[in-house]
Amino acid sequence: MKIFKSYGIVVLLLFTAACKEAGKKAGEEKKPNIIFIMTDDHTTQALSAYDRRYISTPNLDRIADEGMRFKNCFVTNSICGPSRAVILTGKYSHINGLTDNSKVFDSTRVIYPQLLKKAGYQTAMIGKWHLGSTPIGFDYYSILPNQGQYYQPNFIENGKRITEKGYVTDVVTDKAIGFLEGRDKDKPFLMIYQQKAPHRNWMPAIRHLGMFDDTTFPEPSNLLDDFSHRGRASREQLMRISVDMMEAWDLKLASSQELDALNEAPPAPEFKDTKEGDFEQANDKSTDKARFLEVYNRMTDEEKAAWNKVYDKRVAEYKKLNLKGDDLTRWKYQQYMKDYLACVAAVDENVGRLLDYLEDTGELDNTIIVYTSDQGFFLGEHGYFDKRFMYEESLRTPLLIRYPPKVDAGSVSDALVMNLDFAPTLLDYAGVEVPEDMQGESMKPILDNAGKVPDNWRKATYYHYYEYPSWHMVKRHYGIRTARYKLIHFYNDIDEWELYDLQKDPQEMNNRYHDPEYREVAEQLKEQLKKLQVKYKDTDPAEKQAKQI
Ligand code: SGN
Ligand code: CA
Repeated sequence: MKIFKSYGIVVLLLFTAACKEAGKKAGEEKKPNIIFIMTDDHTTQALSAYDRRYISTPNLDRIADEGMRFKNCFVTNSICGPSRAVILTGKYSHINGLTDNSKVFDSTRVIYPQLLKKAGYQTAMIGKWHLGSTPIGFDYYSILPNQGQYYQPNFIENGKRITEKGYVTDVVTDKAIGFLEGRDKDKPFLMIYQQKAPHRNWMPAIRHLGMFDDTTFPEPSNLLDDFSHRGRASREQLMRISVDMMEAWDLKLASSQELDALNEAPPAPEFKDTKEGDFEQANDKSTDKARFLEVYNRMTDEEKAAWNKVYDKRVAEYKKLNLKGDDLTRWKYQQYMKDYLACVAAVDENVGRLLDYLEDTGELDNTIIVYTSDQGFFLGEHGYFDKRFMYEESLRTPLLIRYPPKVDAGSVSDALVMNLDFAPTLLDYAGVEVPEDMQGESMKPILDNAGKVPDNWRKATYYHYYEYPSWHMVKRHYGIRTARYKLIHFYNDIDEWELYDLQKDPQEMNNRYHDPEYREVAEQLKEQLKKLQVKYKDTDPAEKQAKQI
């Protein structure tokens, strides 16, 4: 009897051990690799999965076609550093501390890559970082200091300062593929791959120079917006194509002759390049050529020769046409689009290169691929370039996610999601517990369910922008966006509300805040907005200000 009993125990023990081993293996197999691709200032109007008017982006569209496209992904604060901090921490700017670009991110804060690293992931951060501090939580990093440069870019690579040859979008991709090649194949990986492009000052790769020379882009119908039915904040900014774009820096209206002469002349006035540059000089036209000369001189002689061929033609056309007023604005808009979109073309090609690499090495389908931007951007809507405002083109950011084991090919979601949700989503897929103090929601239920919006999903998103006074002078504001409406409160040196009915007025041309027909809607939205401020622990700055007086 005794013998039988011990035998039984041994069998049972062996069986349990085998089950555990099998379970562990199954669990391990499920840990997906993650590639988080983020570009800088790439707006949905310039991504053909969203909008076919301006450019075709077949490689980015592939992610959408083979995965999910989110139609309503909004940022919580439409500006670079803050958006990055929100994504990494899963917390709003007022909680993670990085309310504007002038601040330095406190890198001792918990960020999702650290949590993945703890859970056994190999982690890498490549490309634009723009948080001031040194990245923590990565096995490997190679970041562009500050805003980065388009040609012969500098990098800080695991603490070492180096300069690479080539065009930034290509170099960042080479580094990404290099990391994948040399990685520890026994571990799942998280690779954050972040491009500088298509950020200002929109310098295309040599191979893309002149690619849109024969194209005339359709103008947004509100290119010449006179702001008459909107608010004071929308008028009082410095981001108009017509008057705020720099001739040399933005429009490349400096001839090779002028640039050569400048290179021989005594040094031009210095443009102080602190973390964000010195914004007082932002609209100082006297430093324009000197600033451009600095980035122009990063090109090799061959690159300069190819560049000059294209842009000398532009300078000649500008002089010949001698346009004024609205005609000049229209012409500037065309030049802006040519350069911005040519930068997007290099992004698309390089994402294609990365996808091909993953396919060739058999890693494509077990990798979650996220494509997004740090915010949207104005491509001439309301006459603007840049972002910052809570208006649609700036608030909305592209979001494409490919992961065939869970996400249906070609699916589209209307869900109101935010960049606040990225960290919880990725942790959720990796089987890592989401810290309770993260403020976003995991989008996994949406992704796993063909984009359907669960009944208990949020009905509104909350926004808060702080960087003022600063570049482009967009006043501080906060607001709420529901599926149909948007209510914004501009505060600080102004106290104005704007209300838009996005169903009737998708271009946000008519502020309805003072329209009696919308009084009730405005009241309801205000209540909802208050609740969101409580939920996300944001003190109403206008109330705070009132108390201080
Ligand atoms: C730079 C740009 C601004 C831009 C900010 C923030 N000026 O300062 O136009 O708004 O970056 O952009 S530039 O003349 O130096 O190009 S962000 O993407 O980093 O938030
Ligand atoms: Ca940006």
